[in-house]
This record gives sequence, C-alpha cells and structure tokens, in this order.
Amino acid sequence: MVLSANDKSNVRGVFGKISAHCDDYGAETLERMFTVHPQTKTYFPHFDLHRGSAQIKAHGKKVAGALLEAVNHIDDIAGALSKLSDLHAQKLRVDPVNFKLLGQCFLVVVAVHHPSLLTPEVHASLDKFLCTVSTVLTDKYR
Ligand code: HEG
Repeated sequence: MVLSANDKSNVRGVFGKISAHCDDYGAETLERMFTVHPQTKTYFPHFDLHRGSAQIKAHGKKVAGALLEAVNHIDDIAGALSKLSDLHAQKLRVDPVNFKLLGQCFLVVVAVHHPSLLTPEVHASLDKFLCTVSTVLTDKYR
C-alpha cells in the first residue's frame, strides 16, 4: 500500500482538524469496536470494558497517540511504529483481521463528528493510511 502525495496531504488535513479530540475519538473507536465486534473484547480480559471506563479512555489515548505518531512520520511509518509492531507481533498476537475492524470504527467515528470532512477522496486516503498502519503492526507476525 503506497500513499500518494495527495493521500498524505489528505491524512494530514484530517488529523489537523481532529487533533484536539484525538484521545476522545480513540476511546470512542474502541467502544464502537467492542460493541459492533464483541470478539475483539477477548484481547482485553483485564480491562473494565463498560462505556466510559477509565481503562478504555487511557487505551484510546494510546491508540490515538500511535496514529498521530504515524501521521507525524508518514514517510516512515514502519520506523515510527517499530516498537509497537514488535509488541503486537511478539506479545499481543492480535489476529490481523481485527485491525481492519478497528480502522473501520475509527473511520466511522471521524465521519460522525466531521461529516463534511470525509469526502470520498479523503475517506479513501484515510482508509489507505489505516491499512498501512495495520500492515506495519502485523508485519512481524512470522
Ligand atoms: Mg493495540 C496495546 C496501538 C490495534 C489490542 N496498542 C497497544 C498500545 C498502543 C496500541 C499504542 C500500547 C503499547 C504500550 O503499552 O507500549 N493498537 C494500536 C494501534 C492499532 C492497534 C495504533 C491499530 C491501528 N490493538 C489493536 C487491535 C487490538 C489491539 C485491533 C485487538 C483487537 N493493543 C491491544 C492490546 C494491548 C494493546 C490487548 C495491550 C493493552 C494493555 O494491556 O494495556
């Protein structure tokens, strides 16, 4: 998956607009994922998964932070998320299908809060970006 210059500019534009809410959107993404795809809850047996839980908020902030890190190093996402990639591949071993689900939930959260932002072109760029991040985080599973 190669992000074009236009994709990168679209992705930067989205994160520029949502940056003030990123932590909240991270948590909302997780809540949406746990509700729509309950099988994803199996990776978090040690979490309180009720709506608004402190653990979901804290984890949402971490996920959003990693996405921001990827945007800030959009030409070297693999390098920027290298440690996180090791963690997911070697320790967490999350089934790669779940990354697609998280990415879709994030897209929906952005769309709900910023309907006019997600033109089909921007949607496509953000989807490509999220796929790239997912690929980086699952690339070392071998
Ligand atoms: Mg992962 C930990 C980011 C998908 C399950 N995830 C983390 C951490 C970050 C992160 C930043 C904290 C790492 C640390 O403590 O050093 N995760 C992240 C991103 C994405 C993703 C950016 C996809 C875009 N994660 C993902 C998915 C699942 C999952 C799809 C499972 C459905 N992540 C997971 C678990 C932990 C992390 C179980 C450990 C949570 C904990 O015990 O605190």
